[in-house]
Amino acid sequence: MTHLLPDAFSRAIVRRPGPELVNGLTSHRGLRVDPVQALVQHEAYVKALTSLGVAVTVLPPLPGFPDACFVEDTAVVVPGCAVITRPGAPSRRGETATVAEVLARMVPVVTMDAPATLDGGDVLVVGDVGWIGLSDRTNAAGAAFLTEALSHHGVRMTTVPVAEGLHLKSSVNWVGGRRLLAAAPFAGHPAFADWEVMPVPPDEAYACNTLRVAGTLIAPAGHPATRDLLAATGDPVVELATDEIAKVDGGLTCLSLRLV
Ligand code: CIR
Repeated sequence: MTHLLPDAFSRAIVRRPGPELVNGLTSHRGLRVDPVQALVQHEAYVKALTSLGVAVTVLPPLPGFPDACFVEDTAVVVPGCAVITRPGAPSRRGETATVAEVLARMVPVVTMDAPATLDGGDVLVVGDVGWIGLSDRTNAAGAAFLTEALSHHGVRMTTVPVAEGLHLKSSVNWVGGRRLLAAAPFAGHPAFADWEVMPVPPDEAYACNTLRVAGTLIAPAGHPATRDLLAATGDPVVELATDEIAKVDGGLTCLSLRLV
């Protein structure tokens, strides 16, 4: 599998946010999402993926599941396998069935069982290595299940504690080559010692959630220092507005499941 570039995605699955997004789980209690604006931002996201050559399957909102547009948390996909997760938040567990159905048409799937919990947002895979964040959403049993499942597909996983932020990928993402974009507290972690870590300024920590697709870096708008840092790599940078999605702790990676 290592001959495939980790960002050479041919397909992606997304789910449109619905009016229930206002009831999404959030750490920003005082902010109210505008679901119409969230949908506008989601449409721009789909357009960006499409313009980069990705065939996007768009699922409709899932009634009763306000956070269902954050499809990334429902599965971990590597070449040849998708692991359907058991999301850490009980209110999100019913999101997986419809995603599993769609994924099963594309790739063999295996399903995580209790007591394991894991959100896909805690998993970063770059080719044949990856990291699993142990967080409020992802437990040791979830990490062990995923590590074992991915070992059969040539991917070696390491765990990293997530002491701040919702998920590992709220703070660490791959941005090409040996480069990882990371929030300061993660930058010095020994798990990333073999990598060139680009530390993001603390006041732009949200921009750690940058997504690389087909050589282009899709970054959240409104984080100029991070944009300049990314532009200095020489790769094209596309900025997308995510402020509505951010009100419910969402970011760019969480809005899609991507398949090479
Ligand atoms: C949640 O708390 O589960 C949602 N409101 C946000 C999930 C964001 N997911 C992600 O970054 N992978």
